Amino acid sequence: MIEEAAKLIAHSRFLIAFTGAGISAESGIPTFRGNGGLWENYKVEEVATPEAFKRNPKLVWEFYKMRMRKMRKAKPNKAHIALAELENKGILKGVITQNIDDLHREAGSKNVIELHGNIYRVKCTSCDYKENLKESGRLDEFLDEDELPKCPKCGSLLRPDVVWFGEPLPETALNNAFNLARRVDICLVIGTSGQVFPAAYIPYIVKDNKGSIIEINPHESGITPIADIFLRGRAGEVMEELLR
Ligand code: BJW
Ligand code: ZN
Repeated sequence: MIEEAAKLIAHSRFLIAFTGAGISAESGIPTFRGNGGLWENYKVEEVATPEAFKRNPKLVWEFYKMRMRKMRKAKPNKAHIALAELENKGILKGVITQNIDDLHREAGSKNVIELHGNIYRVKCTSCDYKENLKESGRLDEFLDEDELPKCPKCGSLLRPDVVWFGEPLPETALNNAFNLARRVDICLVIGTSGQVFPAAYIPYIVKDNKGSIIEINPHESGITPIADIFLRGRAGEVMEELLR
């Protein structure tokens, strides 16, 4: 199986990767669903919906600041690095990720499409203000502040620039991702349960356009029934073996 997958990758014409929380599990970032998943300790509707933020912005900000602290300490693992190397060699054309942890970019990937936003970005709930706290150098200060964060332009409440349930995905990112998926001959699907839409349409678009799916996951997912090759295992370990 793994030899067949390695051959497909080596001979691919337009390879991309579609990633989810599982690719960052070996970096110490918990996934959402399943054993030890984030949703075991938090109710989605209490922390990841616009209604939750309206009801209790303090709780939602505590949840996101807790995750910012965890994510900033995390380092890209072998799987992130392998994808960056494949892109560097010109084999991989891009990464479409549902993750907000920035680890693909930290690993050196250049063409990264983030479908669900980025943990280090905040945006105003009233005006067009946006800030990337990593780039502005204000992350420490931001994390130390106990008051709710306010917009420096208009004074309204700031929120994380991530996509909550019931919210539309960023239009450009979604269009770019769908367009990329249409051109793909091989798509590596790594560490996603394939349960959250519209992101989970990506592998279906690949299949509809005669592309093939190589899935890497320790467990079967919503995508497994349409995968051409299923490589059971952890992302870092399987990617290492695959590129050996
Ligand atoms: C490993 C591993 C290792 C473990 N190595 N692997 C169509 C059908 C049904 C429902 C809908 C539909 N279309 C829309 C909906 C509703 C909803 C939805 O999808 N609901 C489903 C749950 C049923 N979708 C939405 O609401 C979306 N918005 C929308 O549709 O808007 C429409 C609209 C249009 C116009 C106006 C208004 C509205 C938005 C979805 C937003 C998702 N947001 C979150 C939070 C982001 C911010 C944050 O991080 O806090 O995104 S939820 C969460 O799930 C997060 C993830 O990106 C996303 C996907 O999860 P992922 O990555 O797959 O993680 P897990 O935990 O599920 O799986 C991990 C996998 O890794 C597992 O398989 C493990 O086995 C594996 N693994 N260790 C490799 N070492
Ligand atoms: Zn503002």
